[in-house]
Amino acid sequence: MLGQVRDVAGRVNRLRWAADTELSRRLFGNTLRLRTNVEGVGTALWTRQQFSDDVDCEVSRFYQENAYYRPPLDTVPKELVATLASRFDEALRDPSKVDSAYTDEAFYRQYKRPAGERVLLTQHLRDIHHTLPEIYDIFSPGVIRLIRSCFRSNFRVQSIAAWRMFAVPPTVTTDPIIDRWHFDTGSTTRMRFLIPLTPMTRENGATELWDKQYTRFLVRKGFTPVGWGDPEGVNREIEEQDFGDPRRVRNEGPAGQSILFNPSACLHRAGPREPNHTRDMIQLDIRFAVRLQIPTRQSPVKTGY
Ligand SMILES: O=C(O)CCC(=O)C(=O)O
Repeated sequence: MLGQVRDVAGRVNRLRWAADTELSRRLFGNTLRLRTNVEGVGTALWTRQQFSDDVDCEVSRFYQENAYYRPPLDTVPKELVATLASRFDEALRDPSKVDSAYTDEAFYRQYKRPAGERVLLTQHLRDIHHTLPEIYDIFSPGVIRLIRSCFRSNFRVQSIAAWRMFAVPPTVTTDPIIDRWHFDTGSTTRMRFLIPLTPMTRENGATELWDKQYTRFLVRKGFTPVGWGDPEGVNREIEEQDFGDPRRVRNEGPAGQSILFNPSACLHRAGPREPNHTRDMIQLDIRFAVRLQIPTRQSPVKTGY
């Protein structure tokens, strides 16, 4: 009896979930929860209403239309990028400062691999505030204006992350989730500001995304990002179709060529790395806010995603 009730409850939940996703697909062009989308629109409207500062209209228009923007190379000065890159490299050599994918079993068991094989896939800095305090120097007046122009609102920084990604060896037969086309879920009031510390090429897996309009098109055609444990290849057919103008962006360029994007509006992924290629990345998680809140060495933010 109890089993039957559970069965029915499970089916009802799945139906509700499917209806919810279907509405998000049609109305918002993503597969996040409907409630998350509605809350996001409300927050954006509210914070924009409180904001009256001057913005760069070109940047603003581009970001509103496409949900991404590639600023000029020197937006984060190259001396700062070089300092961050060498400090990051130094920190990765100290095991106490790093989480490695193979030491995090919960994360690592998602990968299908021969029993007992230990492969290094990613390394993440543990406490960026202490290992990479120069990170706060990123927030120059130019960068603050850039982010405000994209949002047309004030912002706060929710968290900071830094990672190195390695090539996935052929013995690992599941793509890491970050290598698959995906949305970042949980909130639509978020921007990713990615600053590569190594040159970005096709070989070392430059970040790839589809702009907002093309993402909507794909999602309305049925594209569904896969999650942990989902079967692979469910979207292969749709991924491989030629839709004419793919509007696919690959953020190739020298170290420091940053990109800002809305990860709930643009399907995105880390490009696959070829054997022996690695790449280092800094990620700022930025959110709409009524009041501008810039982290500093005295008022840090957490390391996280
Ligand atoms: O490292 C990258 O290039 C992509 C990062 C990513 O997929 C994410 O922020 O969700």
